Amino acid sequence: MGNRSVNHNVKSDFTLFTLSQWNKPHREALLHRLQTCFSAEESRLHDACLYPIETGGKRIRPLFLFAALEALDTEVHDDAYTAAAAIELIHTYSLVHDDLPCMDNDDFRRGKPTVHKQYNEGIAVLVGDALLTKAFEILSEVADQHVAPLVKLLGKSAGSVGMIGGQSLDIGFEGTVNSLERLTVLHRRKTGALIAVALEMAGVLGNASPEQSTALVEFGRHIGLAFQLADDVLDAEEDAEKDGPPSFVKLLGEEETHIAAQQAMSDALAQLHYLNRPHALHALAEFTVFRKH
Ligand code: GRG
Repeated sequence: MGNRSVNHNVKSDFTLFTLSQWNKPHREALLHRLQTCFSAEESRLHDACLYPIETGGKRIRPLFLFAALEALDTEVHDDAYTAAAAIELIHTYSLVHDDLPCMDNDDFRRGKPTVHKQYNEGIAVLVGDALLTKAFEILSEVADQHVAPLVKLLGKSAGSVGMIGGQSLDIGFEGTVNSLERLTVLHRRKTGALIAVALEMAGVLGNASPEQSTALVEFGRHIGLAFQLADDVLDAEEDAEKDGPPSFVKLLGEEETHIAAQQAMSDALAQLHYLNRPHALHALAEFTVFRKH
């Protein structure tokens, strides 16, 4: 990869912020919230539901929600952990179903056997279904005035005009995806929507002003795309076969895709101007583009 990079405006006080220290207590509290989703009754199904939750992952969507609340100068309270857990449950279900033989047919995820390999295909379908329905069950527990807007936002971003719509494009159900324009639509839906909604849900929970709401929505849109561009660079080798899925690297090449990821990150960072305490958001945006996994 070449040295060409986009000149984004990194303010000096952002360099003092340490993402790994900031995210540890949030990750622990989130895991606890996720575990309580399946602890009311002991069953083999609940053990199977906890399996993909406890194998970890970056938790990037919840972390964006917490960071956005902090940017609004709002405490990360119980409802924030519930909303973040709902998003992570949807993300986890999408991975469980995506790994199935009828989709990507993957045997391993995060270094461990996928759910259908650890249990069986039927159980993997049920685990995905249980995680998806649990997401909306717990979201109904947040403060009354926030339930309806949050349910609507999460449903839309996870559904047929969001993540599922993107997956439908990805498996070719809407025809071939062979242009940059269509590939961008695909990824804004498949991956971008669930990242963007974390920012938008934080705006609701943090009672953002109209200007702050718009800034969070725009930040989410740009960083959602940046995430996928960076992902395509990380997966470039794996996705190299001609008959494999469409990717930004196939259309633009590796270097241009990395530059596009940095440009999308810069566009996201430009929105931070409207927020009071954006240090964690800034650090997460950089992690999104420069991560190694
Ligand atoms: C419902 C079958 C079905 C699919 C929905 C999101 C999705 C569409 C499928 C997931 C497959 C996939 C690998 C998409 C590419 C980008 C992506 C979402 C990567 C995984 O997200 P990370 O990197 O995962 O946040 P971790 O492991 O960190 O949680």
